[in-house]
Amino acid sequence: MKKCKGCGIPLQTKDKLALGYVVNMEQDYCQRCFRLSHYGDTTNLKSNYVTNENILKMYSRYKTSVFVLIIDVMDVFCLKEDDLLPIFQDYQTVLVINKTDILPENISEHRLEKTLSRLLFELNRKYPNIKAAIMTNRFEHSFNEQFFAILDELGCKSAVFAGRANAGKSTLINKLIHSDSLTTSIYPGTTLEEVVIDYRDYTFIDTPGLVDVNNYATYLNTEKYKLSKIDSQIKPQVFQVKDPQSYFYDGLLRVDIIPKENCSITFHISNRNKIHRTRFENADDYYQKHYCEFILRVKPLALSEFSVEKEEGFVLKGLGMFRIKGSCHVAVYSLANVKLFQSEVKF
Ligand SMILES: Nc1nc2c(ncn2[C@@H]2O[C@H](COP(=O)(O)OP(=O)(O)O)[C@@H](O)[C@H]2O)c(=O)[nH]1
Ligand SMILES: [Mg+2]
Repeated sequence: MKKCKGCGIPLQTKDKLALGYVVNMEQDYCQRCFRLSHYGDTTNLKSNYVTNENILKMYSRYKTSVFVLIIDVMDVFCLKEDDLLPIFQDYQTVLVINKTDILPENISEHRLEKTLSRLLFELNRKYPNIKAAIMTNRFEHSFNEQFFAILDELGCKSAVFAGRANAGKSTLINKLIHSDSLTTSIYPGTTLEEVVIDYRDYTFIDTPGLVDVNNYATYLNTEKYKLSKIDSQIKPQVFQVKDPQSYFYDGLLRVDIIPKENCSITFHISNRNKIHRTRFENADDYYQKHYCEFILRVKPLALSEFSVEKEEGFVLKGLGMFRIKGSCHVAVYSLANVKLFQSEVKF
């Protein structure tokens, strides 16, 4: 059965509206991939086409391959608490930390490398299946070389590119094979089935991404998703907090800070969104007043309350991070389904 070279879906000529449609079987790409790549047409994007259960079954068919686990750099900061690594514990795994180019300027290459090495050293004790870890982007010049050296060291010619939806799996394979044969897009759910690619004497298998229930992106509509997605270098938004203040990220996040001393809060979010600050006593009014503009939010917000003594960082996957410095009481209202992770990494 002939499959689409971009997304892996079996090709068919019968039903124009169904996935995999091609005008004739000579074509290599389905209409959906063609329209997505050439016109950015997202009408046929289905993030629920494949379930995590099916993806895990797909993985298990490649037990003897190396698993290249691609992780969005934001997800790395809460990797210890996340439920991603246990999925791969029976496979030889190479971690690829992707999208490091979005991190703010003040995080130097050296600092990032040092911080991640420490984290990975700790992880390795629990997951000896992790054989190596490499970063993309900042080391773009040597990534391909490093990658093939690792595969050769592991003595494996077959690699499965796995991980969460939208982590950059297909983009990375395209870079490795110097091609744009795989379809990529800013939305999750682009790759529909496994795509097997022969390159030199290697076999690469692209896979659909695992859906992350703890990621804002899973719950946002297209418009909100586009606004909140971080795709360029983050410009941190810093606020000094001398008296009780509330911070709003649209209708998706509210952070109240009741300081016990002078504090600060720094948001690392998409540059397209500006945090709105208001005095704590006006926050409920502000929320009521703007509720209609926030109506695109899809699930209720849930409250977490805690104290910060010196400094703490938090990750809301798909939205970004925030860090609070100074002694204070904090109330965070965030999407009920999405876990508020404490960040392992100090930035
Ligand atoms: N900033 C940044 N964006 C990336 C990087 N790699 C991939 N992307 C973007 O992430 C999105 C998802 O990429 P894709 O390869 O389709 O992800 P997949 O679902 O894991 O296959 C696309 O918009 C890519 O342009 C990267 O290293 N840095
Ligand atoms: Mg893909």
